[in-house]
Amino acid sequence: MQNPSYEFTRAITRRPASSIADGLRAEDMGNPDLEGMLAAHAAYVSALRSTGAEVIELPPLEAFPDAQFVEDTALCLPQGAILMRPGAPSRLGEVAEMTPTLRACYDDVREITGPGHIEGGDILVTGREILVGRSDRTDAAGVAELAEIVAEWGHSLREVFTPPGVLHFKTDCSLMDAETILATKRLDASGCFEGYRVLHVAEGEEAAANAIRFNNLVLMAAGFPRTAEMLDKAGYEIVEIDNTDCALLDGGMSCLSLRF
Ligand code: CIR
Repeated sequence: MQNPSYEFTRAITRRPASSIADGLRAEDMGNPDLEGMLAAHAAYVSALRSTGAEVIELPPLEAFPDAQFVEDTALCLPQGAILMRPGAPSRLGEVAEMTPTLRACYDDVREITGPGHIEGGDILVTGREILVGRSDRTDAAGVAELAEIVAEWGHSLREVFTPPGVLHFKTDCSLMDAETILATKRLDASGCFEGYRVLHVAEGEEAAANAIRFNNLVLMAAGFPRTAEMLDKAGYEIVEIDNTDCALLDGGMSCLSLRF
């Protein structure tokens, strides 16, 4: 049987726009290069497609320089999709741009109407529950509104906390299989993964924690050899994607797609 936490038939991505230099970042380490980002994006899409999944590639949105990070706009579950309400004001309008595509894919599309905020990057769906990390982008009211919707669909939701200074909950963790989580030691130390098998990224390779399990593959950012070796030894099939340009905007593997 299909495991909905990591087995998917479809994904949605959006090509980066030439306005990416205006994208949000916590610390300015220079502007990303559009050509480099497009090349990495193409490699990412082709890795998703290589698993047999259909990838819906949406066109760039010049007015929204962070719009390639589609994950933040919605939560896709087997029962339906939920439109998020980003905590970053410049990203609120991305949700309306994603809505028609989700309505075409799902019969049941709900939305977080507010006043709270919540971004998809703070949500980790495991084999048994939905973990949502409160962060600078996701507040208690946003989590509560989501909890009501997913309860109707039979999911249990647990509120946890994103470490201070970390953009999203999933900046520091990813699902490897229904019961296994890849995480930084700093996030695991909070105790939020009790009962799961937790694999730690190597010391100094914290940015490797934002990976995705997509069907038979684990897509991870290139340049983290000790974490890649650990995952390989643990039996995962790794594909490394150049994340140099997305990393300048605090983005990584999970942010670049909606998977369902
Ligand atoms: C932002 O700050 O919103 C974007 N520059 C990066 C969003 C990354 N999204 C994610 O981790 N889900």
